[in-house]
Amino acid sequence: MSNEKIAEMFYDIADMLEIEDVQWEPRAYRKAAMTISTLPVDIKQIYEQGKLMNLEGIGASISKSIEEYLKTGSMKKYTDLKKKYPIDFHIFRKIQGMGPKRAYVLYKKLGVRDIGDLKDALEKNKVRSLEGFGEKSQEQLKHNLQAFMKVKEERKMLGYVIDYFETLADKLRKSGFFDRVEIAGSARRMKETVGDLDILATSKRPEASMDFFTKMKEVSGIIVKGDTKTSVKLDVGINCDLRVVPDGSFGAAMQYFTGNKDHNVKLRKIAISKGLKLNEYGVFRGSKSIAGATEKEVYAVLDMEEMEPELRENMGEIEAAQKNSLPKVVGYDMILGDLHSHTKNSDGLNTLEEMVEAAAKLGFEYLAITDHSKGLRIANGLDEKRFMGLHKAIDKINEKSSVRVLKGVELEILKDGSLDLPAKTLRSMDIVIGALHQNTKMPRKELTNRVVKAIESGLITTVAHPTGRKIGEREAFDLDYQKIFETCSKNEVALEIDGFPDRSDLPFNMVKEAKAYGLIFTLGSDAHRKDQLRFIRMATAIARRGWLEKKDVINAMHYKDVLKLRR
Ligand code: DGT
Ligand code: CA
Ligand code: CA
Repeated sequence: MSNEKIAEMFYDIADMLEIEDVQWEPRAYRKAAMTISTLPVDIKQIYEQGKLMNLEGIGASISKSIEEYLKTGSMKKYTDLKKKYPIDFHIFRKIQGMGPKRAYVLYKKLGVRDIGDLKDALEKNKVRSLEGFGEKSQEQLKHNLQAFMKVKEERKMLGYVIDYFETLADKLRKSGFFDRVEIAGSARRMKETVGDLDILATSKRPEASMDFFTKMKEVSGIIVKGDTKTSVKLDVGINCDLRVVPDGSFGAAMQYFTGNKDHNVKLRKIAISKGLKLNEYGVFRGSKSIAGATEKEVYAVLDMEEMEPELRENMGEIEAAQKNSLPKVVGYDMILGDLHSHTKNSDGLNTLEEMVEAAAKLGFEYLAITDHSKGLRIANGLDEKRFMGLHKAIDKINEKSSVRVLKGVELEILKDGSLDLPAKTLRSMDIVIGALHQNTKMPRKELTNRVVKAIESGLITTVAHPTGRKIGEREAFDLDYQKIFETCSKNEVALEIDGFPDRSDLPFNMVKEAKAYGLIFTLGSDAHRKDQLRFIRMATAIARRGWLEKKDVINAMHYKDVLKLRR
């Protein structure tokens, strides 16, 4: 999507115009940037529909610039200004005290263009002598730069990199240099975001193996290289630690480096209480190793069942394992279909036929098409009539396709809690996912009542991405979640686990909470393109991390039973 790129260019233009002391315009560009960066759809689509000027803060001249960029890949206004101000505003915007005018002074007087130059100038104490700066503001800037560097270590959303991780691990396996290769760390726990990739391996030729690893095309830089541990930068913008461990310690190392840390700390305490010592090499009584080759034996000597990596978050799994009461979490292979997806009819990229074909390739038994309803104008939501047309097309596909297609909608819950489509239309659908997308900044009580009213309508089957959070972008809605869970439970309405990486919603800890209300869950990829159907796996991971069992998940049922549930 070009959204982010265009928004950043507009923010840059605003900064540069501010340096030039232009009135008003900077504000207009910032407003437009804000609108574009929060669009739920590709701006290109909106442009193609000729609807750019319907967007908030986008008038004739800004929409021309957008068009220019989409057509030519550049924007003259931006390029011209940038020639005068070759400054990395994008980064400086994130550092407190580095407004555009100050950035410009630093550029003109000291040649500071980017963060490296800034660091250099500060370290050499060149900033304090500049007019308008002084000792105090130099120290302040040093402090702010440091604070920025700390938060800069970005985490990646696992859904976007998991296939890449697995391919990388596979290449190591097939290289012939290693005997075993496994992913550990947060990626193995299927945490929604990961700080780095941890890989464990065994090898008879550690030195040659590490050479092979550091020369892989995915590796963009070496941080440390040794025979037992090598850390590199991967070209996707994340680090990778590869550890080569002794065969007999592989299980202990897997346990240790899978974590999480709190889980490990508690486990180690339990070992101590039994007169044992636990570390990444094994479990020891005195100096004698009593377990270490497999994870199972490590847990066993601590009197515990082995548990799924997804559960290892110190959320009660250790206590449950001690009592033999771990949940039998739903398996990835038990998920028979996807209950949330979009087509070109609303804001998706692919046709109904293409989505169904892709679902067939993935071996789905069924796929729910849940395009947006009319109230979400920006996503080209469908009205009753267009839904009728879509349903006819679905009926036709169902006559011949191996994949059963469910008729659904991601339905706007309107400002007053009423629903965006007539009851008759909704009753004709197999799945109705009620969703909040607009006007969500209401007082908690009002917003909660709005959702409660929708749940009590008897017309929705599921509440979509219940918290509305977007990782790194938007906080969860201010809702009384306990009330929502209670109401869902009473009205037999399901909660959705949306596996789209940015959403990952419900978050896993809340899944576990909600389960205690006796709720049932639907899983959805929220795919807007056929290749995104793979995100059903991420939804399943969240279900597992939230302790859900087969019976808690509608997608583990066959098509016929899913339909019955609706009634
Ligand atoms: P991440 O990378 O931030 O997404 O999260 P993790 O869990 O992969 O953490 P990472 O890469 O720092 O370390 C991998 C595992 O190593 C972690 O899950 C548990 C273990 N570990 C790391 N530091 C400690 C520690 O100080 N104590 C113990 N007991 N285990 C640790
Ligand atoms: Ca890690
Ligand atoms: Ca690590």
